[in-house]
Amino acid sequence: MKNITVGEFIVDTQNNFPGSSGELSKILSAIKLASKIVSHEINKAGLAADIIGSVGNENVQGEEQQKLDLYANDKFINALSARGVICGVASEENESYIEFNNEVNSAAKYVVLIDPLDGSSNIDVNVSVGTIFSVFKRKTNESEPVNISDFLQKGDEQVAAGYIIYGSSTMLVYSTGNGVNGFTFDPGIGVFFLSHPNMKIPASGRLYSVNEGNINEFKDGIKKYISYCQSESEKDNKKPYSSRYIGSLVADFHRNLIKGGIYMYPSTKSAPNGKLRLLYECAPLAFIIEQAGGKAISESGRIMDIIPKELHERTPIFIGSSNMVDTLEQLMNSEG
Ligand code: AHM
Ligand code: MG
Repeated sequence: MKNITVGEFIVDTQNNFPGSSGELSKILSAIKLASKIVSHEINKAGLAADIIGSVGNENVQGEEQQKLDLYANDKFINALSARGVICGVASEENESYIEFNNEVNSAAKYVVLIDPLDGSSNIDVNVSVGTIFSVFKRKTNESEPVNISDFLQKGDEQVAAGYIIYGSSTMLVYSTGNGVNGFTFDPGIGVFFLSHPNMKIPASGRLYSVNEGNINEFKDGIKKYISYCQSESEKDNKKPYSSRYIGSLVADFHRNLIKGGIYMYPSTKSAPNGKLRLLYECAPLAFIIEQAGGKAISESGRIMDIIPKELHERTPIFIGSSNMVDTLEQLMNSEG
């Protein structure tokens, strides 16, 4: 395969959007830069004792903030603001959105929502973590200050979304609504190369990913689907599916995207909206999965149709191979 760098790819595909001003390309390029810095830091996690562990604070969701959560948050926000192409950013790590109100940024037409380091509790044990991002055009006029309505947009309005997985290699996977492409980082020369062009998820898979420790709290339809996954009789080849759950969303999602499978984070009695956040975890991954031919639903319809009410809103999510999501949805609808 010809060695195409992500930089070349961004510029080439920019021409697919007539009248493009190059701002979206600069956003992707800022994300690319920050991801290299964060990847480098994460790779040192076992060596530099002062960069792992918690900072002793909780974020707005009541979760312990890790030092690398804050490091990644700073790097992504700084890289994005420095390009002058977004007017604001909302992050899992910040209670409210941040407005960039200098002359250049305030007139920009995009906002970004980001989970800078998802699954960060896995860093101490050398397990893959990720960054998830979503890009919207602002709703407000460019002459007005950015406001919350610019961030509370439904998934269908996304102009781009993607993730970075810091795994056995670092990869950037993104879509601007024209298919999904994956780029693998070559640390020797500091460049991402196109390694996974036009990614498609198999329509059916053999992997199911869910925290089964919570099963007693799931609704009956979900329990029924999990026993369907485990059953032999209902499958063509008489074999149960394999259970695969890392507990690091980007890693679980990425594996299932490539191999085929379903990732589930249902509601529980104690967390009626599930755990994962709509705007910077579920909606961007839903955008990617649909672009790759898969599906993403909550317990009441498509993730991309949900109109958000709050920045840090949560939703149950079922995401992956289309036939698997369909079977689950049928059982949810018949069993409740
Ligand atoms: P985080 O945003 O605080 O890192 O939490 C999100 C993570 C996901 O990466 C993962 O899929 C999920 O939490 C795992 O939750 P659980 O431990 O309840 O199974
Ligand atoms: Mg997260």
